[in-house]
Amino acid sequence: NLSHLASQHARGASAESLPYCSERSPHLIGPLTVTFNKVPTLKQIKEKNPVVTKGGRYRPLSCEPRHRTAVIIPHRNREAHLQYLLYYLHPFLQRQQIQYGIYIVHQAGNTTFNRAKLLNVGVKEALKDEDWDCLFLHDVDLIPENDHNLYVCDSWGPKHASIAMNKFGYSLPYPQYFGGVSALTPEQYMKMNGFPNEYWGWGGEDDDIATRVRLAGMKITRPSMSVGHYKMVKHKGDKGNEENPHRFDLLIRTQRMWTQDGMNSLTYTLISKELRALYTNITADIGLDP
Ligand code: UD2
Ligand code: MN
Repeated sequence: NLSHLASQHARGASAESLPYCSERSPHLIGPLTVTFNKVPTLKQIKEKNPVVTKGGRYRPLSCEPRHRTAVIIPHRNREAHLQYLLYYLHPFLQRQQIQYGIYIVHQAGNTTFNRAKLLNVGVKEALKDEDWDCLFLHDVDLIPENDHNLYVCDSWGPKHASIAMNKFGYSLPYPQYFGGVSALTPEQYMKMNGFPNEYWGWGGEDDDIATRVRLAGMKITRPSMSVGHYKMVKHKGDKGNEENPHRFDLLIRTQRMWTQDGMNSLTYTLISKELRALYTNITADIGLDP
């Protein structure tokens, strides 16, 4: 119940005197029931999350958070999925007693989609706003099903969080799999030069990212299988995100390309950055599939 938090806010808890939040939040529930019935409206979600501030920001009111996480979500034309995600994710993150912000990175236009490049844009823009210590790179259609899956980073390596999804019978499809939801500190993200910018359309970029982790001398960490549960909203392939026919050619070149293609070569035009009630909306022109 978050209403008691709102009243604390009204009383004006002072930031300086707050004790650190406990190592383990007392609000965690464990396994959650996620269903995709009637799509909740933004207004309904806002009403259920009175303490979330403009731009989709939150910090615990009764204690000083130990973690600052930006959740970055590539997006185009998936409004229903976005509403399901916001509906479940805001309370989920608040129960974890972390400071967080939700960023939606919207690709302008309707030419070929580029998930990995949008994530680079999101990281760049999010780090302009706040000294985030953790970046969660998050598909819009994946809902976490256990709040012991903490949205915080592991200092010893990039974390792959979505390891058990309904889509794959709640098991890892293959050992190197890195798609869906991952978490890196800004240092880890920069160490691997971010994500590739050259994967247009569906597929391949997640395997490239997993290879970058290894080439940059890091190791993927994972939560336990029961905690890393996610439910994906059922969907078909999107128009504008058809299978990338070049993905296998690109994947052969990762070792040569990763230091040249990534955060250090990222170019885009920021069209707008709006602080909406439940998230920060970034719209970017990221160019065209050459
Ligand atoms: C898998 C991976 C995903 C990515 C993708 C290949 C899982 C759970 N996820 O997802 O991380 O590696 O394969 O590219 O295995 N999106 C939009 N609008 C579009 C198209 C895509 O918003 O028109 C975003 C959205 O956040 C979506 C994500 O891109 O969740 C990945 O696209 P997808 O859901 O169509 O691909 P999927 O489920 O095969
Ligand atoms: Mn999907």
